[in-house]
Amino acid sequence: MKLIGMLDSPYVRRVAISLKAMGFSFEHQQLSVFNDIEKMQAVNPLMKAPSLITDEGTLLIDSTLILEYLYRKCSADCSLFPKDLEQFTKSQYLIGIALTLCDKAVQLFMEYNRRPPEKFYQEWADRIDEQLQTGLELLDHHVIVNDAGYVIAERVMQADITIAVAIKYIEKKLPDLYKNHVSNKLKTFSTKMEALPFFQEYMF
Ligand SMILES: N[C@@H](CCC(=O)N[C@@H](CS)C(=O)NCC(=O)O)C(=O)O
Repeated sequence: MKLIGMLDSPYVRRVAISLKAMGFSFEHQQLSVFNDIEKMQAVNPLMKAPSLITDEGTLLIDSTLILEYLYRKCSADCSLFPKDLEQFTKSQYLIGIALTLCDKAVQLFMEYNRRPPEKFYQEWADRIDEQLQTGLELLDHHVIVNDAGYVIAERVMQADITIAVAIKYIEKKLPDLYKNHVSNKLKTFSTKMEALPFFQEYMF
């Protein structure tokens, strides 16, 4: 398998870290969707990251769809989702908040850094900012870390990974939001996750 995309993308990171946590061996090619256009188009004409090329040569797009494929491919024990329905629902809830934070943080970063200043869309930026603050409040309220240091089980699961990559993206790309609206609880959780070998190997 081959994973294509830069590690400054929270979506690429969640796939890379998950592949590692699930014990898959894979090749990783760091191509930028903005700076390596031709090479990226050759891999994926839609120029999206993450892109995963399966061993059979099929192109898979979208981190969530790629992860679904990986769960089907791996043995039951390596799943990063809980079997119990109540725990699974909790996990999906947390992942939903974390993915929304990723989407909104990427949008806000783009608004500030890619859009020409004269076309800056203040109402849109304000709306995103509010969504980010609400998402961070929700996450702070619902993240309850267990004795093992995780939110769902006694080992790292998909919810831990997606929450941690979202917080790291905010820390790196939206430092003011990180400083003012990411709680100490979430900062501590992020630091602990980022110290794990899976995360260290695929650092932002
Ligand atoms: N929902 C997608 C989002 C992926 C995404 O938007 N990736 C960005 C890089 S962080 C990208 O491909 N941007 C280029 C574009 O949208 O044209 C996922 O989970 O993979």
